Amino acid sequence: MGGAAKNEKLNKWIEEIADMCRPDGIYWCDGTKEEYDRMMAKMVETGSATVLEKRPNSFLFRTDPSDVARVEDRTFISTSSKDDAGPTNNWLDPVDLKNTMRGLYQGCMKGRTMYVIPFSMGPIGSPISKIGVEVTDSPYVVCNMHMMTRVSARIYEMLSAGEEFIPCLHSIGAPLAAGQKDALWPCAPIENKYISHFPEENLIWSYGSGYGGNALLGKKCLALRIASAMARREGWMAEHMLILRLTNPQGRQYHIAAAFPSACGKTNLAMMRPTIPGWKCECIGDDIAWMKIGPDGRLHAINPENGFFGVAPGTSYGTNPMAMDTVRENVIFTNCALTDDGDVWWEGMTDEVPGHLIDWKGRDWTPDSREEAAHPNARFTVLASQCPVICKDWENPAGVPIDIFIFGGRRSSVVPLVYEAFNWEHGVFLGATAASETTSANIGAVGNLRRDPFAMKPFCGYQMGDYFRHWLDMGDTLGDKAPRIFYVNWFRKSPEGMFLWPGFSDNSRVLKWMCERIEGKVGARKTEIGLLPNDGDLDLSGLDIAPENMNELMRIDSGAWRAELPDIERHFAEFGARLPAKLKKQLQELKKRLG
Ligand code: OXD
Ligand code: MN
Repeated sequence: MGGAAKNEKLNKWIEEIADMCRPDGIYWCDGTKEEYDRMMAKMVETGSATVLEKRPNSFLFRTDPSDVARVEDRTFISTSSKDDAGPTNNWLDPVDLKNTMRGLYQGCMKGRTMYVIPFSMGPIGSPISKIGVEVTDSPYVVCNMHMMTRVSARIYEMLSAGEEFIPCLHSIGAPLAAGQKDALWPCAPIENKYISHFPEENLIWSYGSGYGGNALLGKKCLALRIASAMARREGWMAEHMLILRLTNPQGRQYHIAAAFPSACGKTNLAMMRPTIPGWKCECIGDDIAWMKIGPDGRLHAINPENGFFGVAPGTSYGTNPMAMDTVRENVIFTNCALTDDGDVWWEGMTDEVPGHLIDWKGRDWTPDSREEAAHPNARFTVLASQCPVICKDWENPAGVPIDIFIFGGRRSSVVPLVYEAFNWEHGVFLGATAASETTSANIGAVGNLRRDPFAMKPFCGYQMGDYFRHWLDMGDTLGDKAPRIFYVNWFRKSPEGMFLWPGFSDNSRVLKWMCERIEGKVGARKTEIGLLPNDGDLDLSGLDIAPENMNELMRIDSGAWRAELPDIERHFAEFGARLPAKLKKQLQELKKRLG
């Protein structure tokens, strides 16, 4: 078979997949606007996309109610040895898993077109970037990939020149018999969904879901699970982190990369507008950072994505005005509600709730309806270049030098607003023990404490104990060029259940303290858990916050911290012999400090 690229491995792979999946035809994508418009027009014609009259060039999709989020239970890291996937991943033997999936893939594209999508994660040609080729039978996936990655015919040229690529096979798992009418959102039942990764051969096989990270394989599958395993082998880092640039009134730039679990406000922080006068914040990425040590010995980060796949509910001109301005036009909305005048709406978007909507399931909705109008995991897909505060260097192939790492989570008690790690090793301990209360974005009960090391629990493509070791090794290589490490908690509550910290734009006050720590302009007090701001060092000018709230935000309750120790011990015990001794030592030292 002659493909669009003269690349033997690619053409052989495509031929094998076509033989197995039996599509009606093969289409080689080129990433042009014309291609996007044509495919979107087809989806409007079939009824799976709704044109939004009020938003230029924007469309609404409603998924099947069973296909609304990443399916962590059906996500597999398939390594030859179970131990190499580790306790945080689901594991199946690669031979068995491939056999099962081959059975499912057999004839799964009948009645459909197979699209071949050549894409780059990271600016095309950057030394940090990687090329992928996704094969899919979903035109929705093609249009989303156009925004979330760089899809281009130039990649065929690179492949023809012998460039390596990561093969990503995707099918919605819904073949059509002759004459069968298609569903508006075809997908397979949950027990047949598989999101599988074979990190030993840099291969991704996804089956049965058309949604988000299950189907847009450049994102969580390639840029985190496969890339994290590659990064360990090759000595770099692939992290679940936003990237931002903060500029102080004197023009000094700081680059910050921050890891928070899903639904802890990464997109909001990445697009923040500082309340403190003279400080400027620009967005480089909102979800993933790839970092390599540059010629200067520092860690340089790129955002491998080309767009934002953001959670819509809760996004408003109050919480994230820059995101609201980003989604004014050229957007794909998924599972949002539809207004009577042809716009989207979601919970938290406006103070005033519309009197009538069509909900995400396509039913009439009024404020009296018992269910939410938009699904809590409803999303917008949009180009990063549309963000009004996108940094001019966001596509710099060399990346930006990282000064600060932040870890954090959602904790209504115990954890103070901010503290700094004593050193790199202690910082790795903070990342390794990071925890967050679960929200509706996670499967399971809301409000449970879940350890989510480095916010990578669902995304690390190998043994988490080895991942901790990789972080420690990177610190050894970086030496005094390593970024400083901080831990934050925007979500501490009063005994009455009220948030103590205003968050959003006022988080800039916390970031300013971090920058001033780097400059050596402010001190810190040593506590059992880390270094906290001295009284008066956090810039609270113009902020109306009660002193007792500040005290509570900064309070360390040694008893409450001691009560956390058994859970940290249990968490660490999971990694057995793979847990680095340095982290055991950190735990012992914390115990000693707490007395
Ligand atoms: C995401 C997630 O979609 O982390 O970014 O769940
Ligand atoms: Mn994420």
